[in-house]
Amino acid sequence: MKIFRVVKRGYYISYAILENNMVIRLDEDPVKALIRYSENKEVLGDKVVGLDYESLLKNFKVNDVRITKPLDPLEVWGSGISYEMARERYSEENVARILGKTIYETVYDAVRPEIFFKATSNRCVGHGEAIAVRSDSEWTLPEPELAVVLDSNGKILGYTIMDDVSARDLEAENPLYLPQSKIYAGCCAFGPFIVTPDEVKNPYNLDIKLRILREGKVFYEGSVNTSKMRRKIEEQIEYLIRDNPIPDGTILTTGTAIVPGRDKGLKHGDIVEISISNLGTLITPVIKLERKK
Ligand code: DO4
Ligand code: MG
Repeated sequence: MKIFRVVKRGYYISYAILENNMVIRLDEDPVKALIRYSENKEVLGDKVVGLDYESLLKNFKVNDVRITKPLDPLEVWGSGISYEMARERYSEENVARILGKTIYETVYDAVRPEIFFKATSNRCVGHGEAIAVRSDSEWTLPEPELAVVLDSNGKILGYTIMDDVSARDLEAENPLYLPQSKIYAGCCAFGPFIVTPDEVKNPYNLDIKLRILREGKVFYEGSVNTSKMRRKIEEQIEYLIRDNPIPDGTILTTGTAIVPGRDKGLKHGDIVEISISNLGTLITPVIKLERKK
């Protein structure tokens, strides 16, 4: 099952796409529907005929209906340095060190993973909605990642595409600035769907692709397969929920291995496209925030 959500005249409407492309209008909150489906493969709702969701995905808005993020997570968490590539994070910069190794090399080799608070729903956007570059950042990058939607016990209810947008200059300046690099308005995009585990047979064999488009041309592209993930999702979840209560519908994003570099920072007007096998394509325009006087 895939869940997506639209906004029509200010109201959210949730839909599920079942086998054979049958679309159901959900009678309940998408997180409750995911829990119900995980328990007995059922959803509550009525069959819908003629909803052209493919056209909504392509055009973002059709008449007075627009697609939006598939649920409203109370909490979004991130895990980092989970791919070997991320071990080199800022290797060209003057990075903080512990006993001779950079903090990124240290955490890559450590038993404990990096887990950080990323966002609340009001800081997240969905397919077709704008991610943001902070007003005080000159180097912000998308981080295309596989994310999991969890229940309060850490069970995986679904998978989605997430962009852990990060002000990399702030983080590079001082690791204590990580929360400011990671958490701000428009710092996170996810969707267009939540896809249930029965449709994602092997989360460790998914292609993640990133494209940044500038003035209609491909400005950057990169890809990785999740088979390269060194810090497994189960381990990330175990540390996330250790002594830390999470609400149903929490999202955990599992780290990036695609790093566009210093000269590829996002600019106002860019378009970021992230595709993951089985999960679809998440497309978001970029805006630069203006400092409020
Ligand atoms: O410590 C920095 C954040 C790491 C991260 O977001 C990632 O590896 O994806
Ligand atoms: Mg990340």
